[in-house]
Amino acid sequence: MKHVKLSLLSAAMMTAVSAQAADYSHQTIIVEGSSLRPGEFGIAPDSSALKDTAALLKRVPGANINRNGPLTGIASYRGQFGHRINTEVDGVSWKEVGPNSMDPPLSHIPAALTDNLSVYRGIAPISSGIETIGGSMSAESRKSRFADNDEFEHHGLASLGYSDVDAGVSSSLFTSYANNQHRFHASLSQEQGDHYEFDGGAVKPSQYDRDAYTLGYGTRTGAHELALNYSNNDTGHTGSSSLPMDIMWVRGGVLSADYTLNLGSDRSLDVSYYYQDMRHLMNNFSLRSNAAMMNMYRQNKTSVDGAGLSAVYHMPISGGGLALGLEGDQSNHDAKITDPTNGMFYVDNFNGVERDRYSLFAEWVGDIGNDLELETGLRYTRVEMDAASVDSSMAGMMPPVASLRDSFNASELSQTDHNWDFDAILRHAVSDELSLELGFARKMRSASYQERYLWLPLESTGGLADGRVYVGDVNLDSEVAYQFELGLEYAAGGLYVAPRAFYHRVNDYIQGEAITGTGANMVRGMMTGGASTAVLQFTNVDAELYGMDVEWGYDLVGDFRLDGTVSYVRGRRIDGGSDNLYRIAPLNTRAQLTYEQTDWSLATEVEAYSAQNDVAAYNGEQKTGGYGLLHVRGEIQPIAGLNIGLGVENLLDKNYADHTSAINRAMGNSDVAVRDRVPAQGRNVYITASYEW
Ligand SMILES: [Cu+2]
Repeated sequence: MKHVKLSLLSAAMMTAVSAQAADYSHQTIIVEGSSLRPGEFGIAPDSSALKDTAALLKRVPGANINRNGPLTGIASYRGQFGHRINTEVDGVSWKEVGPNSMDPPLSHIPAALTDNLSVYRGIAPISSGIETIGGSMSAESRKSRFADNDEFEHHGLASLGYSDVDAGVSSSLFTSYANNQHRFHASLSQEQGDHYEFDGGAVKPSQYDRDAYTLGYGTRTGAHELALNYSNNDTGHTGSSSLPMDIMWVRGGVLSADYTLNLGSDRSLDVSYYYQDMRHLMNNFSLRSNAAMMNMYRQNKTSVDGAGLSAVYHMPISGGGLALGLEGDQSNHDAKITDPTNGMFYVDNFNGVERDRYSLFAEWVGDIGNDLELETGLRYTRVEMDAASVDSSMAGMMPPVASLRDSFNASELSQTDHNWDFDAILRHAVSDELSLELGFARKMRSASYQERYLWLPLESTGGLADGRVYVGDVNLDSEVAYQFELGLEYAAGGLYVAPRAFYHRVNDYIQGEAITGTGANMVRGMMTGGASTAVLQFTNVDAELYGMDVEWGYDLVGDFRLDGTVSYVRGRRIDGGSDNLYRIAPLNTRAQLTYEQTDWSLATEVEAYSAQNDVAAYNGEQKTGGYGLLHVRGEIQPIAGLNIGLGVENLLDKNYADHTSAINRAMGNSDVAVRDRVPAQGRNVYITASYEW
């Protein structure tokens, strides 16, 4: 797989920095699947105003974020998001502890400790993950690297950042100690911020507070290489105003071990293992006043235990490379809702839920003709899911709750899916300047545990944040997508342009559908005191998504460079009437002009989003207006190793709302009404400093 690194910093400065040490100081975005792109596609000089790695996604063509809070950025790619995208951190696909995705994978590692984020453009390779229906992306934390000889070297990076829009302060420290056989590293980060402001007030609650650390060791000898990594996250009071509750805490860690056996002549065996244990508490009364107004104090304590194992064997065959893989993971989820003012009250939100995946694949990439490359793969996945029986103290007083409980407990909770994925991608180099890609894939995804086991009408939907209550369906079929991809890449004389068009037909696409006249609606009525919108049930429907995204760049005269992206996607339901899919980013573009010198650079970035009028009717999604934003960023390296970044984001203090952010669910904020769209950040002046040794 060819890829080019896209640095947040200019090429000139990268060289300057890496010349003096191991270069731990800058994050990169890696867009996989490009072969012609000239290396130095700059984005903007570093901004640690980016709270989580997901924030980097806005710079990738076709990608976006569904933001439900400052630390809650859910990855979105070409209109698909959440569980439809395979998101890995340090090579493992570990699980969220929050049933509403308050801790999506890309938020686990703070931006300051992230080394790179990789996104596959177009069809995600079969080898890139177990369920890749909506794409595949992965983040890597900063790690130590082996040195050139047996003398130990000590390196490190310290960074500090301040953002004015939320009085946010972030700091991090990374140190490594390594020779050519052993490497050790440790890192520490701390982030804290207040409610962020916009022209018209502040979004409350949107404060955040997170401490994180990582520890790692690696060794290599002869044909063997072993790596151990542990990352721990301790998130404190953090708002998520688009969800019914806020984060009180998320605590826990992920341990991973990777072993590579190098067998020579392009043969190798990669084995990796991970174990995860996380706990989480959220509530609706500490950071917002919902409970005070409705006299309904609720908290939800949740946990996840997960583990995964994979073994992939690489070997050359028929003029190409073959990968054979055996992978699997298991996760257990529990969530219990209680009332701190009434010890009797409880709801088993999710009880003893299990989601286990066992998968095997084969993938071959090689030349099948002159300037013609084929990538093809086949994967079989068995998904086994189960849940224990549920109960609630409400069942005693509310017969419809008892009947929902009884019918859930009597249903076939143990479910098994057999999912088959296949892809074939042809890449043809027409000339030195032009290459062409044609791809087809069939991808499947099983229902998430929320889509299957949400038995009481609630908003625990994996972060949909549409303000609607849902119930699941244990009998959901797997989604099946047929994906067609056409890509062009042209690079000549300082110009680079790579447009891609796609069409995805998704059979049995899972989304909510209003149910009428059932016990679920009666329960909904009792819980909200009467009039309200209908309960939605996760249902298999048919959908299509199509669009195009472009990445382009141009080297201007002197030291100026211009580059940008354009992204467009349309998602529609195609059975039973016409409706649009939910939470699809409107047509958007971003362009950046950069001027760079050896030890400083300056960039102006323009971002424009059109209005989104193609909204989902089934859940009452609101339209949003278009907007344009202007950002200015600069960076200077006064002495070797020291980088100072200064910038202003949203320079004109535009008051706007991202379509992919959601509605406000927190009462008691005089600046944003409940069910209004959550406004985005106003003008933000930030300063960052980092020192590397
Ligand atoms: Cu939560």
